[in-house]
Amino acid sequence: MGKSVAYKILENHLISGNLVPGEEIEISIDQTLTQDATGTMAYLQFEAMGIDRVATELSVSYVDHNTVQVGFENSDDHRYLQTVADRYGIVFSPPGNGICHQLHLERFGVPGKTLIGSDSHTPTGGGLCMFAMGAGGIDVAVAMGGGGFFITAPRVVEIRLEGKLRNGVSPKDIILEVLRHFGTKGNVGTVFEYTGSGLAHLDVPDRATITNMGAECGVTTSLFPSDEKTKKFLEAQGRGDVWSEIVADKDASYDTTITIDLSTLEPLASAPHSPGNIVPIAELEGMKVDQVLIGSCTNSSYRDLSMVGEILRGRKVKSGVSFGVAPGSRQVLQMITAEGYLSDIIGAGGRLLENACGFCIGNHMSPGTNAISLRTSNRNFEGRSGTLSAQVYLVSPEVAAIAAITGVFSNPLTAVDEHGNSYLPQKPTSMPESFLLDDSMFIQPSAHSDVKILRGPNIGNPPESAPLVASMSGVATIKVEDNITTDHIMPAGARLKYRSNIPKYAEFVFESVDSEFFARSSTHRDNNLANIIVAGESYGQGSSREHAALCPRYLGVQAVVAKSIERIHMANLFNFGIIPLIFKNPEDYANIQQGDTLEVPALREQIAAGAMEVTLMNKTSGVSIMVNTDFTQRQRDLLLAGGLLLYTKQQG
Ligand code: MIC
Ligand code: SF4
Repeated sequence: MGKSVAYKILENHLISGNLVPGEEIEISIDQTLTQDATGTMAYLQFEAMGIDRVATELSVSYVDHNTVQVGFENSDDHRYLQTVADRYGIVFSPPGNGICHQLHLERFGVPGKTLIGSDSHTPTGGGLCMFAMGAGGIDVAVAMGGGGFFITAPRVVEIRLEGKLRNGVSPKDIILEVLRHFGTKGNVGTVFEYTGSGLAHLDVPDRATITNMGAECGVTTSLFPSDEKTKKFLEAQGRGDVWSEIVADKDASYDTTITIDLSTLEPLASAPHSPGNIVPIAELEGMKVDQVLIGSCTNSSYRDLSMVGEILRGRKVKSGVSFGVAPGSRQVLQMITAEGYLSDIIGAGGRLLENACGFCIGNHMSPGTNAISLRTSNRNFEGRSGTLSAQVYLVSPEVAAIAAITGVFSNPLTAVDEHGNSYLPQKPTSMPESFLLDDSMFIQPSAHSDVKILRGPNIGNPPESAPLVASMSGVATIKVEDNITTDHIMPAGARLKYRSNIPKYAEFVFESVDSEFFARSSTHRDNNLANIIVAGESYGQGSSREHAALCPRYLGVQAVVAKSIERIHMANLFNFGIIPLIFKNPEDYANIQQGDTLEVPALREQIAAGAMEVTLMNKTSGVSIMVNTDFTQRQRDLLLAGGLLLYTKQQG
């Protein structure tokens, strides 16, 4: 039987386990990336492991999230990251260079290689045929030390793209269509593999928009083959030598196949407050918009911004609309400057934003109260923009640019200006034959190891964890609904600068959901009671931030009892010694109320003995609830040890 691209790459990297969907496998990691907001913890944990130098083919540390330097904290983090990279053999990308995923694609990605990154949008690299995954910072630290990475061997879903997009319909609309089909939950343990005649019309940056937002479906990664388009991109980036052809066998087997006819796709949007809430633009037409922001690792490539420049040329942004553009990288910024597109954007009344994550993570540009904001980014979770009452829609660069001019949602396929002309250029812009190459801002690491690592006062060591308790006895400190994201658990935006200071950052756990959580959980912890989180479906979707496990752990959270938990967050829970307990019968969710006293007697003994389920006793209501503990041996060892750091230390 023929092989998919996914299984070809996995086979080449298999360390242990059987390549059978559903089984846990360990694979070797060729490249790693970190970004600053998760990076400081990743490197503090790497340091704690006592390894002398990174063992990967390439590790890169990017600064793109916390670039707003209000106060000393972020600058100190940057300095720490730069010196630690220098010391351990890691390439450093300072603020001003661009967004990690865009830069990695441009300058470092190699088809057929494995990549893990401490950021959930690392699958962007799948556009270049890398098996690229988001992971917790500590998993990245282990991989930098030469350790393997554990995943569930995936089921592979084939997404056949046939035909060609119409002018005005964008690669963003392809992934929004995929989201419409698959939704944001229930795709754990899956890889999306793209095939079909439509690939001939999609360049690597287009493909990267699609693989980037596959993260919103919760898949392990998304993959395009390495073909002539891949070769063309790498050559244009001056890196043709790293290309090799990697395509699926003709008789490759897939779990399921869906086909999307690109020629019939229409412009779409993710409506508030989930990327999976898909609505055709045609249904939103005429609705007033207050803010339009173009950028983020999803849509900030040269193709995207040159398209925006074409649309805005000679036109003006509607008065009263706040319009900003954040290029994805310095390469993109330099090129749109050289070719005049930047002047089109500024001439129309756009604000040039830093080539960084910026608005996407709520770092700035928060919309006004109840404002309607159109963004080309990938997440519109409630409050992520920094404004709880704002309504954020995710759209393509074409839709965004036209809405900036008209001041209302407009359909690129039909909208015309005052002269009756379409807003679109005659032909969609395309990838250039060669990109502008200038790597001068990357800092290569020193060859020697006597580099002094500089730490500021905001940088604290990761807190000590503790081995699994003999019996768990505690309180259902909070009960939350379905689809709780890591943005709900650990807010970013204004709180981002505390990423390196766990005691301080922990004060904001569940801030937007329940502002009393910190006080209640601290009291329980100080009285030796376990804090237990009760949740619905798809708990922990979104970001890879391990702070969503680390900070609760610091507050004495010992277990999450949920209907289901997303992949990266699940791994982070194990890594920090929090036991994930899945309801055997989802209806039992109704049998726990916030404040109930919960107990699992002899928990440690049962986990050590390999129990596949345990009884959670609700002492308040007198109900016994069965929860699954069908963990692998490795996951049990992590829990017993109290998390990955303690486990790694035990292993010597
Ligand atoms: C995000 O898009 O949510 C982030 C910020 O990039 C996160 C990482 C983080 O929380 O630092 C992600 O996607 O993993
Ligand atoms: Fe940055 Fe936004 Fe991409 Fe996350 S999703 S890496 S915050 S641009």
